[in-house]
Amino acid sequence: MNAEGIREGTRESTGVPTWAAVLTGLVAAAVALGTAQLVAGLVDPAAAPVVAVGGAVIDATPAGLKEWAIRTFGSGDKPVLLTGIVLVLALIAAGLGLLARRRTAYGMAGLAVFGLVGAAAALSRPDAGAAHVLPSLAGAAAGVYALSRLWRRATRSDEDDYVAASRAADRAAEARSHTPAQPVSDVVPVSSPAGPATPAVMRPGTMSSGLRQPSAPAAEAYAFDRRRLLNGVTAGVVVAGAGGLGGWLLSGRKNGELARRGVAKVLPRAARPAAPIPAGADLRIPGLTPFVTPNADFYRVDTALVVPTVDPARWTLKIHGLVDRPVELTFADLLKRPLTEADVTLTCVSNEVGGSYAGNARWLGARLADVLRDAGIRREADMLLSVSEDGWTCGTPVDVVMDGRDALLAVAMNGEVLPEEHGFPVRQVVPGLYGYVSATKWVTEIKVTRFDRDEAYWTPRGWAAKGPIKTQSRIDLPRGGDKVRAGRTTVAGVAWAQHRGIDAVEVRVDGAGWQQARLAGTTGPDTWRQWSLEVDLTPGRHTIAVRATDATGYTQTADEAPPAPDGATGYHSVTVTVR
Ligand SMILES: Nc1nc2c(c(=O)[nH]1)N[C@H]1C(S)=C(S)[C@@H](COP(=O)(O)O)O[C@H]1N2
Ligand SMILES: [Mo]
Repeated sequence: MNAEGIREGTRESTGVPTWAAVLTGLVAAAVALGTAQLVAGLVDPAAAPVVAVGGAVIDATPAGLKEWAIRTFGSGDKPVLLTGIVLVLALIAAGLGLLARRRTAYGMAGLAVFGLVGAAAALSRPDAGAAHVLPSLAGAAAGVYALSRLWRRATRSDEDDYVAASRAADRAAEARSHTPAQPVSDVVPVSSPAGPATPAVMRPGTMSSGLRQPSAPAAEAYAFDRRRLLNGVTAGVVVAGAGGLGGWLLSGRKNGELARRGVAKVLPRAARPAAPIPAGADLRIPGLTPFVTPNADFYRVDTALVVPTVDPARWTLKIHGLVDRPVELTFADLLKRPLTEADVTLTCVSNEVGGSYAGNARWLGARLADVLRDAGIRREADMLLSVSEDGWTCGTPVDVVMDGRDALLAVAMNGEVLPEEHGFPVRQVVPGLYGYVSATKWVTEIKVTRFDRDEAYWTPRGWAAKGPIKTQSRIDLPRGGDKVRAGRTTVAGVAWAQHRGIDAVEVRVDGAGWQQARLAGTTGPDTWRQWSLEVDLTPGRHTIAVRATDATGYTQTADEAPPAPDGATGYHSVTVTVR
């Protein structure tokens, strides 16, 4: 009998239990992903296959799946998406393990296909270079290798062992003049020089059932060896974990923190400081949103599955297009300009009425209008197409940026170097516009262009090309569903109408008339304002509604509109039970 023949003939009947087959698939996939992560740490964290596929999923989501797009757009559901991708991958990996039970090559081919999918996704990303295929390809190669090793272990059909054993057996048989079924107890198979040595301790005493008797029934020669498989699984898990950890260390997360500390040392003071925040800007009511949002609590919305890491020493901002003097500014160039400090409340267009995608910070940065004027912006330009490190784009009306408001290339937030999630080292901040048309994080390029020539990321995905912030107000307390004691109750919240400013906030209990709330102070028209009102509540269920009027005299509409395409409208209301 020939070794090859036995191997072919017994592949499907090795007696490897389903759980073990599934485990081989999962561990091989883990090795693939760990290796990919490690290589991605060297190449670019965004080129890691899960991240690349996730990014492609986000970008490819058809406008028809608007619900989904809105959620992705708005909430930064990244952990959910990543978990989903990992679960799908785990299912596929389990399937590949089962496939490998039929024939190892099938499972290996499946892993290779997934490597190609990952590589294609990585290449399709807007910021991709040719090297971005490497993590997926290296991962697939490692996964294929791991799978084949695991199956050799699972079935103890280590080809080298077997070939060595059977050849020795043949030789022994020949020497004994073709005596059939001669035991070859003197033959202890060893690893071939071509493959990694399998330490003898890993198979103590297990040789007796199969390899010593090459002439025994084939199925027995390949009997499932749980212990050897689990040793292989352990090795695979260690490799996968080490790869993942190494990738994380290499990915520059650590370097990013060091870079931020470096920038903190050279951050200039504001040439034009903002007015001090008046004591009355914060009513200090427990449960009420603070006037200044701490950086750690600031909402985050973006399409980046991994936070782009940008080295400020290598960062440049390229300004080109409809300008007389295209420029490429370095970070040092930017810091040499007189910096302006401004309190600006950012708001996301996908914020539902009453939602939490708004935050207020004190930003420090160079005035964008001055930078554009220095570049010689042309009259026919009406759009700034800004591009972030990860390829995301944003279209901002030129007239808004040039009208004198504090549109900034910001480098600091609330007295701290920009946090990485909020755009380190430089982001745009434009008072009065929703984030998707103004607040480019990790900005590296501004193409001065026209709305009739260019389109930004969200426009073909069902969102308006222009997005001025709508006048809105929110009740922070009491909260909907709260149980409230009868009598006097404080109703409080925030209201915003950036760059117009809030002039009045009114509160209504059930169908009764609107009552004027007390407005807290602020530093200018670009921030939200806190408001509060004491109301008397009688026992029962009551619905409290709020509406704001901005400084142009416009009172927000009661008409309810969803966030898409250009921002939600309607009154925020909460229903409470009073006892
Ligand atoms: N590079 C990049 N910048 C971006 C986005 C993005 O997806 N990528 N999202 C924008 C949107 S939709 C909003 S609302 C703001 C949110 O800024 P924050 O995450 O700092 O709160 O960032 C904007 N800047
Ligand atoms: Mo947004």
